[in-house]
Amino acid sequence: MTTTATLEELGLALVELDDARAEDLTRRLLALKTEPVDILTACEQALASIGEKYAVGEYYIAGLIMAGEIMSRLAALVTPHLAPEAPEAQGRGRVLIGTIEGDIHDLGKNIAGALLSAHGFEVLDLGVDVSVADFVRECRKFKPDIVGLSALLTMCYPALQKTVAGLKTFRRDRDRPVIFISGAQITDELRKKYGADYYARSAVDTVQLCRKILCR
Ligand code: B12
Repeated sequence: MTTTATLEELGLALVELDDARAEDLTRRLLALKTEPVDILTACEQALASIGEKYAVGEYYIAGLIMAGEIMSRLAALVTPHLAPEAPEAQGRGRVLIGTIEGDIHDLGKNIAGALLSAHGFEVLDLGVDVSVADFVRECRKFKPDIVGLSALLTMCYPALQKTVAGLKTFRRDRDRPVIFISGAQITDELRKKYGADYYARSAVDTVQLCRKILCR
């Protein structure tokens, strides 16, 4: 077995929905000490290409489902390699995450959650299709410093707007939780329009943002 493997090869295998090859390349890249975050970023880019192929009718829904399943397995291989930080970095703050109502995309959210945990944040993940009421109820119990909302479907943006508004009402008398929104098609313009505090472009951005907010 050859020991070489590149991120480009992995991206290609994923776009071709070749699960065995994508898993093999991922294992090899990890053995070659490739940064886990770089592997996840290559996968994210490949999934964006798959999304484009779906949008132009080159792939059907089955392709999206397969891509999701492969990505989920690759993320399970890679996330244990996200280096946990030194014990003194633990307890950086609490982050509540979830995918908004009507949306079941969770791969990006799960990766962001794993990365935040590895960097010393206490993460509570509410899962997918989370209603405004559930977000607010769990905020009361968990008392997060930050809430991260994931939204991939544009048709669910009204739910995103409602969730941001609901959380802002909940925090009326405090500056916590800080609210940020994320997802492949989210922009800073949308953040401003909906009144969220921050927009996280990627999981790596998310960690940096949370550090900036909580570790001043
Ligand atoms: C895989 C996939 C699926 C899988 C999802 C599996 C899963 N477990 O998540 C399945 C098959 C379920 C699916 C279903 C559908 N999908 Co889909 N899907 C995708 C695809 C190809 C990849 C998404 C993904 O996981 N990317 C990889 C991750 C790692 O990237 P990411 O989500 O952007 O996350 C990163 C950042 O955004 C950020 N982040 C994201 N979330 C969060 C959350 C927090 C808290 C934080 C901190 C950070 C963070 O960090 C991540 C890592 O850097 C996208 C294409 C795309 N461009 O994204 C389409 C896409 C999102 N889907 C789309 C569509 C249309 C659908 C369906 C409606 C199809 C249908 N006809 O049924 C359904 C909707 C189901 C529903 N109700 O939600 C469209 C949406 C178009 C639009 N304008 O809204 C897209 C854009 C494809 C396209 N180009 O048409 N899909």
